[in-house]
Amino acid sequence: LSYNVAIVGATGAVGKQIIRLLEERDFPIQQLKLLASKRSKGTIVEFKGKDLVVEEATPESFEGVDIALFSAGGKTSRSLAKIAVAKGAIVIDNTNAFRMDEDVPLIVPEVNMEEAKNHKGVISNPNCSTIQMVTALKPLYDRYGIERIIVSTYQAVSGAGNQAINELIVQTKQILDGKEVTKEILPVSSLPKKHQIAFNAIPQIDVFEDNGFTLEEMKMVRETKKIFGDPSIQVTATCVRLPIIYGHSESVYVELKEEYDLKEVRELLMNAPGVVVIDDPANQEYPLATDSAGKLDVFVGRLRRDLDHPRALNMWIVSDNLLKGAAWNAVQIAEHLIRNDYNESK
Ligand code: A2P
Ligand code: 11C
Repeated sequence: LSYNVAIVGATGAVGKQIIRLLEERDFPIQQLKLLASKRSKGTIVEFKGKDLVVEEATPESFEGVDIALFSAGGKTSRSLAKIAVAKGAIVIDNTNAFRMDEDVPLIVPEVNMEEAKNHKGVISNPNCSTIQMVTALKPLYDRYGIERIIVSTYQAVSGAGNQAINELIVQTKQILDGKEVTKEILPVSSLPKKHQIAFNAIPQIDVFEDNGFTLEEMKMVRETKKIFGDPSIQVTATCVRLPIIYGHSESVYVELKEEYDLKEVRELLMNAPGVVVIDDPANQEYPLATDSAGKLDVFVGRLRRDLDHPRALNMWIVSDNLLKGAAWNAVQIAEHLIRNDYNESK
């Protein structure tokens, strides 16, 4: 069996990774449609040795499509995803558009894959910083329960797309060349005020909500509760953008519900799917964003007991935000759908 697959946002930072993964993993594709905005119409992209032409995404694009992977921003998903579903496609949506909708499963395969079977046509991929955190916390949640999470993130610019990657490179060069710095995209492309990202740390990812947290921080709060199916988990997040191209890092303080043994925690993490433990302080071994780039796993290290709280653990969690944080999580869901009856509940 092979499938008609569409990638919406095929020219974007995440879309390009989806194309690469479908190729590498030999996903059973009958026809691959690469869709983007009008600007990219006619762009040629190589897939399995053939030249494919990028088309403009329109309602008509989804005729005959079985699986549509959306990574073209929330606005595009809101205008086209339901149309794709009406035409018979299953949509795996990488944007924030439907994540908190009650009838939309929010899936991290290592955590709650079984919930995908309740889909009504749309399955949401969580935010990158949430995905890597819940993947690492899943074995601890199952064994001890989680009372509280305090997380601070150190996020790469690729999370904000191709233009943000370019902005970091241009600004870095401008500063090294002693030129004036141009600021056009970060921290939030849709807001008027801009800040320099090169050689900086910006404590704002996405817009602010009325409670003083940013939308990125609130995504970590809301999505974590939904993915674990446990609104009692307390989460507080501070999300920071750093001049890094690939790989989000996170400092996570987690209060478990039961007392734990650090050796057992290490073993649970070592045996957890999608998780790799790198934790050897004596040899200065711990996860690094640079090492995570291009890899599919979530890397965990700096495991240590809290000095005061008997049920609290500190850890450092790193993953490639474009892969496990976006493209790979989406392709994992698609692979699961085709391994099972992919139309199960539609
Ligand atoms: P395009 O390259 O034509 O602008 P990134 O996250 O790297 O910024 O990429 C965003 C992706 O979303 C790109 O592929 C972009 O296409 C696509 N995109 C942006 N706006 C639209 C739109 N209105 N319709 C379809 N695709 C869009
Ligand atoms: C970032 N986490 O790093 C954001 C990007 O909701 O999927 C992902 C936005 C999202 O900028």
